[in-house]
Order: sequence, then structure tokens, then C-alpha cells
Amino acid sequence: MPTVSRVSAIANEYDHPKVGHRVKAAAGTGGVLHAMQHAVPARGLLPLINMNQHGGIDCPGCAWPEPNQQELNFVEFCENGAKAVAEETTPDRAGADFWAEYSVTELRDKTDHWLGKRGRITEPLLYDRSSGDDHYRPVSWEKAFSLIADQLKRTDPNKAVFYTSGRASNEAAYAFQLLARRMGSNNLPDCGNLCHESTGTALSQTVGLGKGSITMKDLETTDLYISIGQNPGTNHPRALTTFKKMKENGGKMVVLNPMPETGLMKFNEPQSIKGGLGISEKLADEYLQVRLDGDRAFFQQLSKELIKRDALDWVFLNRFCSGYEETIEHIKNLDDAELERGSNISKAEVSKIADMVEKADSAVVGWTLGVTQHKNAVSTLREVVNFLLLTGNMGKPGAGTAPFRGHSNVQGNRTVGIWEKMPDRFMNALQEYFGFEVPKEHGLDTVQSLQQMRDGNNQFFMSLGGNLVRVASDTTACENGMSQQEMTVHLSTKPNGSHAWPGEKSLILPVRARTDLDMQKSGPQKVTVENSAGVVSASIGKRTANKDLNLKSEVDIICSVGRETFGDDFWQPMIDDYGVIRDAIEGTIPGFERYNERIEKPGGFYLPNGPRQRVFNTDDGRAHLTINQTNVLDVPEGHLLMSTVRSHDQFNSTIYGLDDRYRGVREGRRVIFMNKEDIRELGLADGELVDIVSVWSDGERRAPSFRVVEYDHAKGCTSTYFPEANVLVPLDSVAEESNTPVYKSVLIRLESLGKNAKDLEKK
Ligand SMILES: Nc1nc2c(c(=O)[nH]1)N[C@H]1C(S)=C(S)[C@@H](COP(=O)(O)OP(=O)(O)OC[C@H]3O[C@@H](n4cnc5c(=O)[nH]c(N)nc54)[C@H](O)[C@@H]3O)O[C@H]1N2
Ligand SMILES: Nc1nc2c(c(=O)[nH]1)N[C@H]1C(S)=C(S)[C@@H](COP(=O)(O)OP(=O)(O)OC[C@H]3O[C@@H](n4cnc5c(=O)[nH]c(N)nc54)[C@H](O)[C@@H]3O)O[C@H]1N2
Ligand SMILES: [Mo]
Repeated sequence: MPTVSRVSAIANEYDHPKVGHRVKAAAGTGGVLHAMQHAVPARGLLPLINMNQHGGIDCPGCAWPEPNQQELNFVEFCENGAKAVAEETTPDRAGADFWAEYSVTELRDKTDHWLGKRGRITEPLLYDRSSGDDHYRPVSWEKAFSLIADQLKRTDPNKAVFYTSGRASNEAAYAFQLLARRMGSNNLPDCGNLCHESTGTALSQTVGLGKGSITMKDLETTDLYISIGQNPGTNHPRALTTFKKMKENGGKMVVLNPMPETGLMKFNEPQSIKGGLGISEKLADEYLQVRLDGDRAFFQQLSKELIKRDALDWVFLNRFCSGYEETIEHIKNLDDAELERGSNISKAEVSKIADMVEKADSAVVGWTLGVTQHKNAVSTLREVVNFLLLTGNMGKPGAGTAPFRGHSNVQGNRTVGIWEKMPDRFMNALQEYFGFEVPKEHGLDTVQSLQQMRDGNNQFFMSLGGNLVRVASDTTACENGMSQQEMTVHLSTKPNGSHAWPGEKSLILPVRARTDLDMQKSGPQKVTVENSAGVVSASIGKRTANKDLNLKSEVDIICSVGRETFGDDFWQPMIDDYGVIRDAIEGTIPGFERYNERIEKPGGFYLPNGPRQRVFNTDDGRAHLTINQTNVLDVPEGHLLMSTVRSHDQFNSTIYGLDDRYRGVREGRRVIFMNKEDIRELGLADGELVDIVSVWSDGERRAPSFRVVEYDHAKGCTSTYFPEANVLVPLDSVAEESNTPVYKSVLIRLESLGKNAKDLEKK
């Protein structure tokens, strides 16, 4: 490993961000007027009006659940959904001329913003290092499939990695896992490993199902919603409409977040009368600026206070839980001062929240990445479950767990087999249904796959969507790892940073996107997706504007590779009619009975959910309370903790634009948000340019040229944007048990460059 990392291609130049006015209220469903300014989808609004409606497409953005069918609005999409669709329906093209103009080496110095704005990829492309040509060149589909088939036939299944980004449909995901397992590999990592793996791990251990328990109705009617580590104004804007309903029903909202996030404080619903008049409404009743990774300590403080008050649901504990005596004893004896040091939240504040919990007949805790991407994330989430179980807030109306998933179908991908550790029940069913030997040994997750690639022990990498080089930690190690493959294959819509790090041979296979019409032998195809509430529904693309492009559907590509490689007779019928894949899902996974029939119903159907019914699929059939240590992160003098977050104008590595209007940043992304006191104590100034440096046992890592932005951030904590800062996190820095990269509590120091952005602007 290098002691000082080579500066990653995306991370070397200062991009002159401007800092100014912050927009103070966020918008939910229908908050699209703003989006329309720079995101009107090409060739009309039809894809948008159809979005999330029966017979239309599921939004390709986040996994926020749809409201009940009776309550659907005329427009059921948000600003960021509109941007996602605009990005997909762009008239811009990255055709053969683009790939001829830019060599791979040149592409390495381009940001993902620039790459994505080149437009849709128009035909399959091949890069072949042995030819001495540093360019991707057009290739026929037949040649592409036969090259991949030849490579797969000579690849050791343990040295092949099949990565999925959570936008893939259930049908494409199922076909993809079939390809990997038919080959003999369980190496099926996904973006979920980088995202909610900690959620799945903690919830499976405690309540026996790695998914959230609530329905939309629960969220709308709960008495108390506790939000931890989420920024829904940007990342799940339609949630704001639900929060508003919850507040109208008398619900209260408590927020834990080190950053003051506009989308959690004030809300402006353009579809309501008040909103139309520009009157915004308050969301959070209490906003606690917790220290980074301080949520576990906070929930210990809260449970300790409730135990002291004997405000526990003993009937529920006795009837449904195990481990509570020991857990209560443990929490009772935790040290108050240490807990307060961990959370940065005072006893008085905890007491106020305990009052709210006591008054509430029901409570939901909702979370996203501010909780899942820490070293101790799994134990934090177990502590959240302790709180819910102690107060009986599980499996009754208005109560439960609400992890909001990221990508629109990341939850569905898991359900249908994209996981390196699928249970034996599934493997046996697969073997029986298809009649080939299914490998039983667990495969590699995302970080393990990248470690194997980095260490030169892998031959083949195939990616169903996504942009792994940019979104994983340790950008440099990933770039090197990708380049060492015998073959890399990317199913993509647009150029991205991962394409710039090809293996010996590399194929870019352009896919139809969710909005595109998908015509196969049996007619136009629909696909299905599962949202964060476990509802499965259909999505039907209708756009014909990309007819002129030489695209194939994801299902078609995957099954064609399978057919060419193995010659089985089950691949082609799946391409001709995706209903055949749904039959196979029904035949191998519980909960999908009458799959093809039930997706015809508006709103789709719910998958079974034990915890929602107080059924806990654990070893003793009870919900488990657990003992978790406090583990406060120590920060040496002169250092700070850093979290990496999304701006309002990005979807992961797809950068729609360079503004973040709720945080007052424009035209650039290289900023670090800091508390005023921290700036002063470190002898820095607002606007100063700094390098961010992280120190590890294998040497230091550096992300150069960021502008210091004074912000009302929790003391000792800072935030920057992902993926620019990913270069700072070593691949080996992961959460215990879930192996998710520690993206949200990185120990850093800052080195001044002796310049101030404000002076540069004056010149
Ligand atoms: N527009 C848009 N929508 C998206 C995405 C996108 O990039 N753009 N990405 C999608 C994906 S894949 C996902 S997974 C989700 C992500 O959704 P979010 O989790 O909302 O995304 P982040 O921007 O990472 O925001 C993390 C939040 O947690 C806070 N935080 C950080 N550390 C801590 C902590 O220790 N404790 C607490 N309490 N808070 C903390 C941060 O200040 C920030 O507000 O969004 C999905 N939706
Ligand atoms: N530092 C830091 N790093 C993070 C995170 C963080 O909070 N901080 N968050 C992590 C999380 S939660 C996630 S989910 C990952 C995201 O990781 P990924 O899912 O791997 O990345 P994306 O940026 O969402 O993928 C974008 C690419 O997908 C392709 N694409 C778009 N639409 C389609 C389609 O319909 N089909 C196909 N085949 N391809 C398509 C496009 O080519 C585009 O370039 O990043 C993780 N990385
Ligand atoms: Mo995610």
C-alpha cells in the first residue's frame, strides 16, 4: 500500500464554491417547480406525471414508499425524482465519437459531474489493453457476449465478482444472481453493503427480520417520530409530505443530527394552500445536535431515564422479549458523564425527550446513513431496538422501525437473492427449481471483493449498474484493483468514473433505463420493485425516444451472457417474457404467491413482515434485548471527526449540478462545514483553503483544496461531500459485524494552504 495516496483523479482541483444564502424551508411531493428550472425531462412531462402511479414507472430515485392508492396525489414525485428522470431522459449522447475523442487516461481526470453530463451511452463498447489502443471502441452485442462467455468459462468462480447497484429491478437482479450462482459463485456484493448493511445485521439479530417494520399508515399516525442520521429534505423529499400528515394528526418529531438540516426543520408543501402562499411549517419539535457516532450513547441515556421512571411496557417485555433483565441491569449502571461525553446531549435534554416518550402511545424510530456508517453502527442500532422494545413500540399501530432505504430497489434486490450470504433455504430452492449445483459457501461482500481485487487475487468484475470505484472507500485502492482484472464489465446508462479504470479487457454495455419502453418477443415488459415498506409493485417504461440507440435491457444482457456461457434452455424464455422470471421468483422465495397476478393490482402487494405482527423469527421466537458497550470515540488534540454527506444536487455519484441550496453552497463542491469554535481553536478562518488529511497505520491519506465553511455544526464534528472525500477512508476501515465502510466518523486534521477563498473571489 502507498504511504501517501496518489491524489485521485476526481480529487485534485479546487472548484471555487461560492457560499451564501441558505434556503430555509424544504419542499416534499410536488416541490418540483424548482427542479423544472434545470431538470425538465426531455420531450415532455409524461414520464413524470406517470411516476409512482398505477401503470406508470416507479421513480428511479430513492425507495420512499407510495401512500395508499386512495391518497395518491395528481403528481406523486419530488424535485429529486424529477432530476433523476431528467438525467435519464436527456437528449445528450456519449456516442462513438465521444469515446474516440477521449482516451481512458484522459477520462481519469474528469469528474463524475462532467462524465454524466456527456449523456446516454449509445452502443456497446470494448476496451482492449493488449491492442495498445487506449480507447473504448464500438463492438457488436454478439461479440460482447461471446467475449464475456469465453472469459467466464476460464475464470475461477471464487475470483469472479458480480456487483449490483440498487436500481436494478427484481427481474434483472434475480437473473444476475442466477448467472453468478450458475457459475458457482456467491460473490454477489451490492451497494447495500455500503448503505444499510448495519441495519440488516442489527434487525436480524434482534427481531429476526433485517427490514423495517412500519407501514406508511404507522408513520402518518404515530404520536412520536424520532429521526436519526437522515436528511430527508434532500434524500427522501416525499417523506416530508408524510411528516406533515403526521404533524397534522398531532404527532411530535425529535431529530438527532450534528448538522442543522433544513429539510428537518421547516417544510413548505406547494400542493397545500399555506404552501402555495409561501407559508412554511415547523417540522422538528426538538432538534438535538448529537456528536458524530453519539446516537448509541443518546439511546442509552434515554433508556436509562425511562428505566429510572419505570416507564417500561412490562406486559410486552414479558410476553414477547428475552434478555431484558440483563439489559436493564446493564443500562442502569452506565456512567452518566461518559454517556454525555459520547452524545454531547445534556441530562436536561434527555429528560425532555423522556417526557415526550411517556406522553406518546406510539413511537417510530427512523434512520438512514448517519447511523449505519460508523464503526459501532450495529451496536447503535441494537440500542435503538432496545429502546423500542423497552417501551413496547414494536408491532402495534403507529410504532416500530423505519430504516429508509436508499436506491429505489435495493431492498428488493436483497429479497430476490442479491446477497453474498443468502440462507440455505433459498439455495436449496434454487437448486431444485433450476436443477444445477448451487454453491453453498458464503461469498464476498463489497469491501471483501475490493480487497481481493486490490490484492491481485481476482480475475473478473461485472457490475449491474452503479459506479463502484467512486462510491467505495479508498478510491486509489479501488482504481488499482479494478485495473488488475482480466475483464471488467459494466451495465450502465451513462459514462462514469469506474469506466476509466478498465481491466485488461473492459466492456461497457448500455442498458435501457426504467423510463424506456422495453419490448420483447411477448410484448412490452414490466418490471417490479420493492419499497422501504416491503410493498412490491410494477413499473412500466413507455418512452420510445431512445429507439435509435443500440440498447438492450438488463434482463436481456444478463440472460444472453448466461445462454452463451452455459447453453441452458432456461435463459431465452426469460428474455422473451419477464413473467417467466417472476414465476421462478415465486417458485423459490416465500411471499411471492401469485406474483404475476398480484402486481396487476394498483399499489401491488405487501411481503410478509414478522415484527409487524409481533412474530420474531429468532432462535427462541422472542425479540432480543442486547447489551452494548458505550465506546466513545476519542479525538486527539488538533483533530476532528468528519462525516461525508450528499449535496442537494446529486444522487450518489450522479452529480446533477454543483449547488446545495439548503446549505447555501453554489457552483462548487469542495467545502468542509465546520463549527465556528473549531475554526477559531485551530487558528483557521472562514473561507480558508485547507487539505483534509486522515492518518492511518499504513500512512496518511490526503484530499486537497477544500474551502472552510463556517456552519452551525456540532462541535468537534465536520462534514464534506461524498465522493470527493472517499479517498480519505481506507478500505479496511469498516463497521464491526456489518463490514460497511466508516464514512461518517473519519478522524481528520486540516492543513492550511495559506489562502482564503474570499480573497480569491475579490481578485
Ligand atoms: N437526492 C438524492 N436522494 C438520495 C440519494 C442521493 O444521493 N441524492 N441517495 C440515496 C441513497 S443510496 C441513500 S442510502 C439515501 C441516503 O440518505 P441520507 O442518509 O439522508 O444521506 P446522507 O447525505 O449521507 O445524510 C446523512 C445524514 O446523517 C447525518 N449524520 C451524519 N453522522 C451522523 C451521526 O453520527 N448521527 C446522526 N444522528 N446523524 C448523523 C448527516 O448530518 C446527514 O444529515 O438517500 C437516497 N436518496
Ligand atoms: N463517502 C461515502 N461514500 C458512500 C456513501 C456515503 O454516504 N459516503 N454512500 C454509499 C451508499 S449508501 C451507496 S447506495 C453507494 C452507491 O453506490 P452505487 O449504487 O454503486 O452508485 P451510483 O452513483 O448510485 O451509480 C450511478 C451509476 O449507475 C448507472 N445507472 C444509472 N441508472 C441505471 C440503470 O437504470 N441501469 C444500470 N444498469 N445502470 C444505471 C449510471 O451509469 C451511473 O453512473 O455509495 C456509497 N458510498
Ligand atoms: Mo444507499
